[in-house]
Amino acid sequence: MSAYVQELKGTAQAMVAKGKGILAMDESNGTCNKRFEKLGIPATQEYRQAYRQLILTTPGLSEYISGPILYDETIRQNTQEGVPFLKVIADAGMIPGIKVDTGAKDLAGHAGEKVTEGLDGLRDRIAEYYQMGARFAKWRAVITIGSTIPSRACIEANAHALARYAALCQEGGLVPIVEPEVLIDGDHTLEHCWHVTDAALHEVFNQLHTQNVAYDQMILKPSMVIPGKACAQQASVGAVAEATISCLLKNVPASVAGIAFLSGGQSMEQSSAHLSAMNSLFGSQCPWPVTFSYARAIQQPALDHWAGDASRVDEAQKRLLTRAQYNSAASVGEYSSDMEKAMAIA
Ligand code: 5MM
Repeated sequence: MSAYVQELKGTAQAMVAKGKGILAMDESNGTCNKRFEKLGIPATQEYRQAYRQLILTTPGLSEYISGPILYDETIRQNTQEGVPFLKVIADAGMIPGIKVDTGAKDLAGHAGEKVTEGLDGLRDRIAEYYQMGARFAKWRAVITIGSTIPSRACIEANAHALARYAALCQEGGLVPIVEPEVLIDGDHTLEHCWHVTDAALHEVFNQLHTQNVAYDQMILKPSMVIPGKACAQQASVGAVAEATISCLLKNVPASVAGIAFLSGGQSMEQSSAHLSAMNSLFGSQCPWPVTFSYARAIQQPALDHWAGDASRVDEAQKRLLTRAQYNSAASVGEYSSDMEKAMAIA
């Protein structure tokens, strides 16, 4: 049993406290640079620092966000005034988290499939991050749907790595966010996504059990059960909510501390509407809090508006806060698309 049991339980509960979600801002430099390049923002350390400062100093952010997930570069950075980002986060009453995987790489012998790496040296990296002040971590596995994939090899290898990572985190005092992402890319149906998500979650919890991971000291970050982006038959908000919750209820033990969804390339409005429907229609059946851990679905309007221009920071922060607020409402089943109209008018 981890020496940190009580602390881990408390952290996990605080991460999914009522009305709060987790802000994913753990884009690796490669991903962050790609998003910057689309907007003509220089892909430099200086601009990445400025953007992360914009996010973390947003007034009122902690009302809706329990904690941000940082990247290794970001956790070591300061504001332009010299205040460590970790102090900014702590002073705002938020909990700092850190991405500890080193990325999804090609799975040998399985064309088109990935396995996430990062277990080598992980115990030492966790110790360093804990000592710096981080209290939770994140590891993302990627599962692609195609006509003949995912393979058992992909599902098992990724689930095994997630479980090894989660056990190491709990040993070292970090709450693991376990993120098996079934990608939205492709023309698969809602039903096909349900079956793949079912298989993936089943194997993840099999491996977590084998590795002695304590469910009440972890957060699951799943993708929603949704048709592929290129599927001719898209699904209603209610159908996505029902399929997703039924798959979670089948596979996720009641003692898991919380569910915090990724947005996965859905539109901002879809991400909020689906989360809200899950809570308003099925919240009473769920044994765990169901909230968000979005990146793009919270950050995008702020990034688009800022576009690297220091004079636009205040307005960009307002846009970030608005999305955080809408998703907070969704986490208690109270988001409505009318909120979007109000924002458009303002
Ligand atoms: C699936 O991506 C995670 C959630 O983001 P979205 O809500 O935008 O889907 C996100 O935390 C992701 O893991 C990070 O952005 C890091 O990505 P890379 O690929 O740079 O490690």
